Amino acid sequence: MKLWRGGRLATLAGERGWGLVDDGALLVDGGRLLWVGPSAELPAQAAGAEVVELGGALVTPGLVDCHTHLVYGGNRADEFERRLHGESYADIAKAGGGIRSTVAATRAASEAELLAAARKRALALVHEGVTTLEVKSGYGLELATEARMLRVARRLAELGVDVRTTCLAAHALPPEFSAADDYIDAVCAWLPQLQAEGLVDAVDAFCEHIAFSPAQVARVFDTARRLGLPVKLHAEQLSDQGGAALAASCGALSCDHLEYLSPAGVHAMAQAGTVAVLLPGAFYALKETRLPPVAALREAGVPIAIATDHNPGSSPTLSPLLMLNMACVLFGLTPEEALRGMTVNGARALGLSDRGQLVAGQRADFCIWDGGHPRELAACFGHNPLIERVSQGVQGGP
Ligand code: DI6
Ligand code: FE
Repeated sequence: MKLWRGGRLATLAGERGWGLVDDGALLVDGGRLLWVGPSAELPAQAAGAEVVELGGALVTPGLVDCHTHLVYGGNRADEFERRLHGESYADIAKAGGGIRSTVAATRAASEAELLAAARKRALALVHEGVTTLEVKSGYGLELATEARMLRVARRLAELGVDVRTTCLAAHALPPEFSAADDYIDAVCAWLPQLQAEGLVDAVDAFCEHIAFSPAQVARVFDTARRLGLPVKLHAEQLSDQGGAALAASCGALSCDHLEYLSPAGVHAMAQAGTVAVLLPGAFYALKETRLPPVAALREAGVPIAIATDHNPGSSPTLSPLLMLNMACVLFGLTPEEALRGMTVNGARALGLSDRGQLVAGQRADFCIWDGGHPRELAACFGHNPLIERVSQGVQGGP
């Protein structure tokens, strides 16, 4: 048993508020929080626990980055320059660049090469406090490379971060297919094979005019449902395709991006309890001007999550803390909404209810920060105040 005491806890307990506990303590046993509260009210069972003094430091739940494309070959800094000269993300994609250029580099990379590159990226996230990390496939677009990406993603758990893998084979049309419907047939045939290898926690797709139609996405989701796999969707990023309403009608865990989400989409997500994952890094990097409908999401009671969307094209960031700041400055979230978005609501977007708040019974995943108030995490940018990350009760992670 281990006891952390004398810290300022931002527990995020309940539906709103920081849940601040000044001079708070966390009692941990077996990787779980056994008790959380004021140091002065410690239960008798804390006697004999190994003690860590927090010295007044700030403690929050561990960060959950619920949307990343962390495993890939190459980089796309050339496209950054092209966009600076006026080409759009969609134009570059249509001209054979974009996702397809990363597909070529990923197919050419060995498993060891992919792992070495992904490890460095994951370490950057971990060093800013990430304790749960979602990683998508989607740069293979052929069975062997999709499987290789997902295997590499799973191996990132060696870094002491809990990894969830999502199959995003329906990300773009690979060059060897000319008809999107034929490719969707192939994706539906791969899903049971990838699942049988134990590589898939959820299924995602890109619903967009440069990717797949709602009808094609519906076929992928139908296969996922038959396999008992939860679904999520890249929806309404560049245009309103009605993808969010479709995903919500399938009980999706989350719809992600959502700049072009319609009122009908908001309503459908609220009805289904689907999480809205907002991705300020992609909004910023693509110089998007259309904002996600934050006020409508709030009013409808749709939970909002924030993630890095780390990928080599539209969001090459490795800073979850910067995303907290951007969620506030660009999208108008409050610092509390932003932190909830990268903790409890990020977990919810992955179907996980055992983390994201500092309350008894949850996983002992937390971050110790050099700071006095949790709003400081969102107010600063380009600065990392992390002192220590605890994953399942282990300092630095297991
Ligand atoms: N939307 C995104 O922002 C990422 N995927 C997607 O469907 C970007 C992927 C890329 O540009 O490589
Ligand atoms: Fe994405």
